[in-house]
Order: sequence, then C-alpha cells, then structure tokens
Amino acid sequence: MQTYKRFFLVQNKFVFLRHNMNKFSFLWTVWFMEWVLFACKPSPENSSITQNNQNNKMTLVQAPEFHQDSSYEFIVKQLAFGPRVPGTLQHQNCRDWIIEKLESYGAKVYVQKAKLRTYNGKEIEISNIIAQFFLEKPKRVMLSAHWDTRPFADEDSIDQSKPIPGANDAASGVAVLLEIARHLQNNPTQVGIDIFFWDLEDMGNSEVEDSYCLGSQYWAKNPYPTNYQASYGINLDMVGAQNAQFPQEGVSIRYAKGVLDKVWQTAHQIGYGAYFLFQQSAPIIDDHYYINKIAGIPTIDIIHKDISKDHFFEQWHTHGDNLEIIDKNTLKAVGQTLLQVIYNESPEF
Ligand code: 1BN
Ligand code: ZN
Repeated sequence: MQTYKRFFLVQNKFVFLRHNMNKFSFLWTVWFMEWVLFACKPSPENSSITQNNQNNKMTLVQAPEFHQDSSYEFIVKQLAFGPRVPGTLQHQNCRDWIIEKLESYGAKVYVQKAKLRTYNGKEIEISNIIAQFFLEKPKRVMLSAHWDTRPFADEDSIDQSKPIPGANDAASGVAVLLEIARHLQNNPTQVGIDIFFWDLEDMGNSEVEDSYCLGSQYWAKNPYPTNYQASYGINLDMVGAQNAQFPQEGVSIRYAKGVLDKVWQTAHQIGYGAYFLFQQSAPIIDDHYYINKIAGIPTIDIIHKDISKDHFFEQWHTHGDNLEIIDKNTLKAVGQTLLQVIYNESPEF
C-alpha cells in the first residue's frame, strides 16, 4: 500500500513538472536523470553478478535443507579424537568413525591404503576413504576434502612443533560432506555421488614441490575404483570459519571454469553471494590440482582466502584453528550450495 502511494505521488509530481516546463528545461531534466541512472550503475564486479542473475538464471529444483547444527557436531566429534595426524592412533580412530558414519548412511565404502614418504623422509601409511552412493547411476559427481591435520603449528608464535586442532583445516570440509552423505541416504540424486576423503594433505613444506597433498596425488596416479571417471569434482578446504570468503581460485578457473560458474551462480541465486565472491584469486596447489592435472577430472576448490590480506583464514596453521572460529552460517552457505548443485544435476551427460 505504502509503495503504491509513493509511486503515485512521484508520478503526479513528474506530470506536474512536465506541464510547467518549457521544452528546453525538460530535455535537461531527462539528461540529468539519465546521468544519475548511469552513475548509479553497479561496478564491473557487481555488474557480472547482475548479468549472471538477470540473463542466466538457472531453474533450481527443491533441494533438501542442509542442517548446520548437525554439520557442526561432526566438527566437534573430529576434534574430540585429538589432532588427526597421519601415523597416530587419533588419526586411526577418526578414520574408523568416518567409515562407520558413511556405511550407516548406506554408502559403499572403500579405503585405499598405501605407504608414502613425506618430504622430511617419514614413511607413513595413508588411508584415502572413498564412499559411493547410487552405484547404478552412470553419470557421477565427485565431492572431496582432506581429513588429516597438520602435525605442526608453523604459523604460530608458540608451540610450533605441536599439532593443531584443525577445526577449519580440515574438519570443516569433512563435516560438510558427512552432512551431505546423511541426506543422500533418504533423498536420491539423479546422478551418482562419490565422496573422497584425502589423507596426508597437510604434512608438506611450501619450499618443496609436490610435498603437500600426498594422498590425492597417490589416488590420481592409482585411481580407485579402477578406471574411475566423474563428470566433475568439487573439493572443499577450510569452509567453516567466521566471515569466510571464497574467491574464484586460479587452478579451478584454468581447469574447471564451467563447474566454477555453476557453483558460484547457484550460491548467489540461493542467497550466499556474500561468501562466494566473483573475484579471482591466485592458483593454489591443493588436492584439486592433482585431480585435474593427473586424473583429468575437472575439479574446483572452494577454499577460504582473504584477498585483501592475501592469506588463508587468520588462524591458519596455528593453535587458534579451533572450535571458537567455526561459524555454523558458513557451514550452511557451503553445504546448502553443494546440496543445490547436486540435486539440480541431470542424469544426461
Ligand atoms: C591447504 C590447507 N593446504 C594446506 N592446508 C595446502 C597448501 C599449503 C596450499 C600451502 C598453499 C600453500
Ligand atoms: Zn593446512
């Protein structure tokens, strides 16, 4: 009601003005109004959002609701095991719990084991966990996250040799994917869904090439199930912190631009544009890099990067990466976007 009243008032005023103006001043008014409209046009970054929303709006099916509280509890549970450092009992216990959870949700679960050597010469047995849903469906989508945590806090000012809790890096990714798995048991998608939990991602050294992501590198060279193929993949890393920002990361742009566009546009359409930025960030050598480069599956990385500081989240690789920095709203933004993407996926290739 209010809006209509205002609209008519403005219209009346405008009509009144027109009657009382000569032709010259009317043209000036029109020019001025056009200039105001032009000046109020969104910036180039916003205009790409507007363009996406206006011209390319996707038809979205009803997806199940992602439960952030349940997802959060999966982080609490992982942290209760202690740091999930490869080669420790805490790591084994957490692995067994993840497998048990996935099986309870009806997945066919495999564990790919291998002995790998880290950059500092340690030989460690790894477990990549693979959970397949709807095996009869030929078109498949791969979702992944690493489940191990870093054995040291080298970005901290204290206790650098002690392991980090790893609430965001990487319990958050596991927690989002387990919550998605929980939904899959009762709500089939039209495509097959394969969830991969990579091991030994985080025992690397930035000075040593290919020293991170050892579990995914091993899988990419030795895919299991043999001859595994997926239409595309989405990897999650550090997806639970407060005020998370997910810019469009360079490797994802290079290898999987179509997937990136679909995911970001979905996020914007369902109201999570504040997290998924239409801004580019530098390439990151994360698990998705090897899945793209070696396994040839177009895969994106949803990864927290604060572009203004050119840094991951503030507590990255410190003891501050604990439950206090986790925000359920971030888990919801990522989880709901992923659910929307996979439930929207059609069975045709
Ligand atoms: C991501 C989270 N990574 C480790 N924890 C991999 C990585 C390490 C990516 C250093 C860029 C730099
Ligand atoms: Zn890390």
